[in-house]
Amino acid sequence: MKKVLVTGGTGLVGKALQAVIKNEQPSDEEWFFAGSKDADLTNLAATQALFEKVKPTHVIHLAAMVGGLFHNMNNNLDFLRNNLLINDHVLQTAHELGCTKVVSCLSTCIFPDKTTYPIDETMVHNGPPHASNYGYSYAKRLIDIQNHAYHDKYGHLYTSVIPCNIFGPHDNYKPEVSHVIPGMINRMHKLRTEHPETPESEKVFTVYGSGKPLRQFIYSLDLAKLMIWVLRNYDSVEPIVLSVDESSEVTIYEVAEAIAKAFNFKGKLVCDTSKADGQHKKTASNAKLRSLLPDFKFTDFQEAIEASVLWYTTNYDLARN
Ligand code: NAP
Ligand code: GFB
Repeated sequence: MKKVLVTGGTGLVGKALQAVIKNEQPSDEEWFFAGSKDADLTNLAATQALFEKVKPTHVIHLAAMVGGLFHNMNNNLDFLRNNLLINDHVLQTAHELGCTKVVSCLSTCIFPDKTTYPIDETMVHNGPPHASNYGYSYAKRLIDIQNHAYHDKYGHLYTSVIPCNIFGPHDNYKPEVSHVIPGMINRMHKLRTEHPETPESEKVFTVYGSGKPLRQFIYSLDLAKLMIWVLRNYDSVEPIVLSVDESSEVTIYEVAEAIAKAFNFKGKLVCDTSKADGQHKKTASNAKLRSLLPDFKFTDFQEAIEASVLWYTTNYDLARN
């Protein structure tokens, strides 16, 4: 019987894992989804108490200080320190408890800023990350270094996945910390519901930045299925990119159009170039994933956006606004 502890189990990706596992009902696995209320993982004693309580054989390590471009730009030191503490406490406690396997989470935004494209798993440490999120990036890169160190010394199977930008139900919609998709969903919902006396055709939605940056987006439920596959079947210490195809890359403006379509928004979209664009692109190759799982089908982007908008509008009071 596998006992799987999911740290960060109450967030965007954690909730997607909960949904997939609830649907699957695996008979040979017990899953425990922990949030910060179960243990503040920046505190070693709390981390040890959580592991003592759950006694996991396997860990999916999602817990992190996470945020969009603007949150990262203003808090690089906190992103660095909090994530270094969380990661070291989880990996060392998993070692002390003798966990069989730990799957941690990196991100395509941690790759070198000056690079050739497409980026792949071998390029993580080939140069400094984009200045906007160096704190988060170095903390995440160190997970890969720690995984190799535990493998070299103890032979542990500690590995990591590298998702592209993720979105879906149960995202973090707080404007000051959110990623682009939940941030736009929150703002468009507000624009549509406020001032009902103004005809919607006269309303203007602001796209922050030029709208020109390019991103790959993976639907959280697709990522959850892939992470469960990694937990069960991927036995290498080397990271693996979990991203949609390069051809699925979209501009930020196209994201705004997709969200406007999902809301049936009748107003105008205008770009505010006084706001930062962040990285222009971070195009990642999923060739390694495709070679191992050639038949995996990603959810259509517009379909996933519609499902995410519907979840938000029907669960507005539950959502992290
Ligand atoms: P999220 O929605 O912000 O959830 C973060 C999770 O971590 C929550 O369960 C949160 O608990 C927990 N957490 C935060 N600080 C903690 C602490 N000090 N102690 C214990 N738990 C703590 O994040 P997400 O988007 O699901 O991200 C999950 C993983 O994917 C992260 O490792 C992130 O770096 C990675 N990732 C995310 C994206 C993206 O676009 N979202 C892209 C690439 C990689 P509470 O619910 O109690 O706050
Ligand atoms: O998801 P996001 O905040 O982060 O996307 P990154 C930022 C891009 O979307 C910028 C534009 O070009 C923004 O100008 N944008 C437009 C908006 N409207 C909005 C909005 O309402 N909110 C936000 N947030 N952006 C992050 C990294 O980079 O990627 C993190 O900083 C993290 O570390 C994440 O790993 C996955 O994709 O630029």
